[in-house]
Amino acid sequence: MTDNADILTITHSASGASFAVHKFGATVISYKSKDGRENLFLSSSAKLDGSKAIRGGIPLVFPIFGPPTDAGSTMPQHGFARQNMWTVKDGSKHDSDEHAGISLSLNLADASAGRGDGNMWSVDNVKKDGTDCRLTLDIKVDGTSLTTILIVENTGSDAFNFNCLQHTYFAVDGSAAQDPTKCFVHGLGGYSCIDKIDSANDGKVASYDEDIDLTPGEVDRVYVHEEKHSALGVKIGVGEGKAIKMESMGEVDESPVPVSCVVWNPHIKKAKGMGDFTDEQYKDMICVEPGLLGHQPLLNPGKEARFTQIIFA
Ligand code: TA6
Repeated sequence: MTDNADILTITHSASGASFAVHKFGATVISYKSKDGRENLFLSSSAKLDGSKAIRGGIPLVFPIFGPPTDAGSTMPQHGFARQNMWTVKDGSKHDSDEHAGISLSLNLADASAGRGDGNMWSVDNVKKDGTDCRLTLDIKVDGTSLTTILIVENTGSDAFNFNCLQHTYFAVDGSAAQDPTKCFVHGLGGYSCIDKIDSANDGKVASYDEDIDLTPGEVDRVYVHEEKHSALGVKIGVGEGKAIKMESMGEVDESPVPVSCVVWNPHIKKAKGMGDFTDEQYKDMICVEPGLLGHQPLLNPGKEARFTQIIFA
């Protein structure tokens, strides 16, 4: 069980901007820009007691995105990172004129939940005994942005592959998520789309002329990078006359890797089926989720991957 002591609020005194992070999953559950707006959506029914992944904010997805693909794996959907208590890195909490922030970390050895069957995960279906890793989330806020950097260190003796994603829930003002003039994603033109709901759209390349919106109802799409799109940069409409920019970049062993982008809204039916989400809240949010979901290189022993999301609000 967790309690309010597990929710840390960090304020950038120079600007008044702030964030709150729950040690459970190192889940950022609030980002208030200097104008006082809450930019992240947190379900009013979200579990904050450690009983399940937090429904809202920025849940961290690692080492798998989606359900496990290894036959017989018992790892939960989206992996174990968001299902365990992280630890604050000593001395990391700071508040300077430039920015305020804190860092949290999770060693695989301390991940008690969601590790899957026995080992951390297999690599190409081969169980690896020498697999080990440390996750660190560096979070900082200033007068214009919130930055979250997920660092994956291979602390074991075996290389491993992984997916990771920041499952960001953006708050939409005025329950306007389904209004295409107020809620949209601009900047995914040229990305190819894996559409989990509409087979007619599956495999199509997104137009440069049309923004993505939530008028189709339930939207669950992965926009896959093209080689030329190594970093992600999108503008997200989040209500009447309000738009947020989000940028994301990744590197594995210091080499840039392409960033994909998931767009998700559960709409009516799926909303009713989620116990930690009220029936109407699909109108108040849009998930726009940067992820390293491609076949990036294996992470070799002693090397690290860095995956950054910057929200400008
Ligand atoms: O956001 C993409 C997605 O994979 C959707 O398919 C939906 O399952 C969503 O994540 C939420 O997943 P969760 O495990 O947090 O309920």
